[in-house]
Amino acid sequence: MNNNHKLFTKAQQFIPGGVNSPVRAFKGVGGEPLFIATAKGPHMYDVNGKVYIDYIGSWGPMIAGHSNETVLAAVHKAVDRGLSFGAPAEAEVTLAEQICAMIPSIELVRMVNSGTEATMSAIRLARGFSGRDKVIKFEGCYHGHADSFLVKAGSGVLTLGIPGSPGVPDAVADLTLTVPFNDLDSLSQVMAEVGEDVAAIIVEPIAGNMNMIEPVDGYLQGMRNLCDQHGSVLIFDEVMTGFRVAKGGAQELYGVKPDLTTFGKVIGGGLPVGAFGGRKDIMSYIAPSGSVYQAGTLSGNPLAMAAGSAMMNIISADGFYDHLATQTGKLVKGLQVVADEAGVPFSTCHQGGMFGLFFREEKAQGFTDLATCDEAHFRRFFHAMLKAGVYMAPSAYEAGFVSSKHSDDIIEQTLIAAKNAIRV
Ligand code: KE4
Repeated sequence: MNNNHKLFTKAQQFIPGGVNSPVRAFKGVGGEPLFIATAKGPHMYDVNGKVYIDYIGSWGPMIAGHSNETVLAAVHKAVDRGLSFGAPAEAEVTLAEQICAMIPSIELVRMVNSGTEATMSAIRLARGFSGRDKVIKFEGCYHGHADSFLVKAGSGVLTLGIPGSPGVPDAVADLTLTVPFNDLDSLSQVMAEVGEDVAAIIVEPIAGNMNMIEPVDGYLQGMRNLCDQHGSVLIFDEVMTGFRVAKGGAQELYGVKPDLTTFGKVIGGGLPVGAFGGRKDIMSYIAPSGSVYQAGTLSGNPLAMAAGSAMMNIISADGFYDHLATQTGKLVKGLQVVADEAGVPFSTCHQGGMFGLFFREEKAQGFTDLATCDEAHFRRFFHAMLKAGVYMAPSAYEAGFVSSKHSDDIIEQTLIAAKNAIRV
């Protein structure tokens, strides 16, 4: 019997939906999720022993390939010294120093255990620092599952939030305003109305949770100017883009300096790590130096810090991002040629080791553009690629990720699979 089906059946007896995070359940593409047994470099191997070229990379962390020898060695070394102390250790200082050295806007940084914890804490900090309650986010941007972010755009120009999930109280949703991404006029209008009550604007500087959509020219700078004008904190959620699209993240790419930045994924090297950091005058409000409370039993865990620090050394090597961007470029340009030859409406987006694929002619600029993507074709493409041994993101609303171990041969194998898969 198929080991995968047996496992998924058993998993559903003990875990809601059989998975520990919804996107893994293949609801966006249909079929049963794959249970992975092991992974190495650009490959993952499922419990039936089938090998896949992996373009999810654990949703971002595996930028140097799975089971990277340097990261594993660092973790093995840390294991022998103890798993967790609940007291400060040198490894936390090492990773904090590396992050501050690589991201000029980060003067102080606090470690947490996930991207959600990072964004949730950053919002509380901005509210504590500013004494204001409202927060602005953008349609199609995801910042983890804290209540303040599970909000969708309401009706009317002020787009007052309405709960995006059961369990989010109206009173919380009312404090989150949602405006269209890449539309500076609508943001300016909302800030003109309520800017003096806005604690923070939080944005994915490159949106990676509505596929991949880049900011239009001047958009992020316009957001920076509005925050300066109204005294609101600008938070770049770089959980996905941080150390992924460039060594200095999206803020380096676009030359816009946020007040706070949130991180996750790459900085843990595959272990549970998130972080938030930025201006010293704001971060100093965080307990115990200030009165904004934030805490975590396993924050700064020594194994996670060892993995993260090893990863920071790997990505700091000369040429790492040039190579990564080159390989991603080969992939997306090759896929565009394959789609054009097949006469399939298709467009792509990419920066560094991150890419988006759209089954539509023009590049998407905002959430509403996704409605004109041929999602049914994407689903057929996804399953045909999976059958051919290529594991793409199981959702039309997710970005894809390339690692430094995706060689020319791996890209070529992917394009050969795509030639058939795109015609299904
Ligand atoms: P986590 O709590 O999942 O570590 O991070 C939340 C988060 C915050 N901000 C951004 C920009 C993010 O992309 C994420 C998480 N990303 C998703 C992938 N779209 C994680 C995958 C999942 O939910 O299983």
